[in-house]
Amino acid sequence: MRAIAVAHPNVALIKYWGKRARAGNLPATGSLSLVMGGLATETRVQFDPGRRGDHVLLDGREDADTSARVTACLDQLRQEAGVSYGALVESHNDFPTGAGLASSASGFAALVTAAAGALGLRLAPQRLVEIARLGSGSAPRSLLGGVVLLTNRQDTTVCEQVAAPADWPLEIVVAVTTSGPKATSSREGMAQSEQTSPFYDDWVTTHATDLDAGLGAVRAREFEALAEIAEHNCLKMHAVMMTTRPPLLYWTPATLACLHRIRELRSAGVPVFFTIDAGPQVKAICLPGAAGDVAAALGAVPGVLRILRSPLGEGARLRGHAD
Ligand code: 2P0
Repeated sequence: MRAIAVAHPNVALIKYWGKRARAGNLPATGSLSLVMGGLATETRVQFDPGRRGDHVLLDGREDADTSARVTACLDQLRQEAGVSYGALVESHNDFPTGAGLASSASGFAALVTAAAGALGLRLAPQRLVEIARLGSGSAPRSLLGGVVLLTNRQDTTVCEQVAAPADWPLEIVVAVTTSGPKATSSREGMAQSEQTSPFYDDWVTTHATDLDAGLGAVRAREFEALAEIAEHNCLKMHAVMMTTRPPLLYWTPATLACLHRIRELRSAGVPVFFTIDAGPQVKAICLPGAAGDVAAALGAVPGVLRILRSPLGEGARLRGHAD
């Protein structure tokens, strides 16, 4: 009754910020993302008939909020399997956790994949999407690989792969500007934005247009068009964050310096654009061949601590049973 799964974090080009319902953790909008195959979470789940409750270790440490969300996902899977055993969950990231690098997305995609494997469940992919979403609204996007579209349906969300990694081999260069976890979780931050940002309603009502434009650009492999809409959508989300009360100001001086550097590079003909999530790291999306120059340029920006490079990656999968 144990299994190990691997999943990669994802970076949204057209983003998710806000919920239409807390019950079921339903996002207010769809989103479009790239799976970052160069960064990974590995999660081991072991159910034990003698264990009461779940014990969750994230990089060796316990965290009450994460544990509660893990149990919410595992409860669904236990119900599917008709068992009530507690589980030992051990999850490791090979990249900074809780710092705007989508560790919860890869973590919950790996969790539900490992737990379903440990319980011998053969669930429909849509059921796994719904269970992963309870842990993190962005986690369903890490169940699939390449470029992934998440859209709202009446009372649920669905995910589909728009392009496999080989279809459009984009590369992601991450400029890490801080290494500590962020002060406000995405979940708390979204709730505050919904209630206090004067721009939140406009963010939601203009989102479908951005999503259509982003999707059209990916399908047509139009990098310039994707760059324009992705940067716009990112800055619009950060405008909502910054106008939240109290403000969600995730950027450092190095974050802003990286944005300017990326805009200079694109003006000079380098195919690259930026996006930033709920943290200070900058993700530079590059056409094949441009990532080396972009990594060198961002590595030279004062305040950049580390550069990570990633190709597109595959969806969550079992690594094989632990014994
Ligand atoms: C995204 N983010 O689309 C956006 C951009 C952060 C900024 O999805 O409350 O950690 O657990 O559903 O999944 C972060 O959201 O939040 C996120 P919950 P989650 O990638």
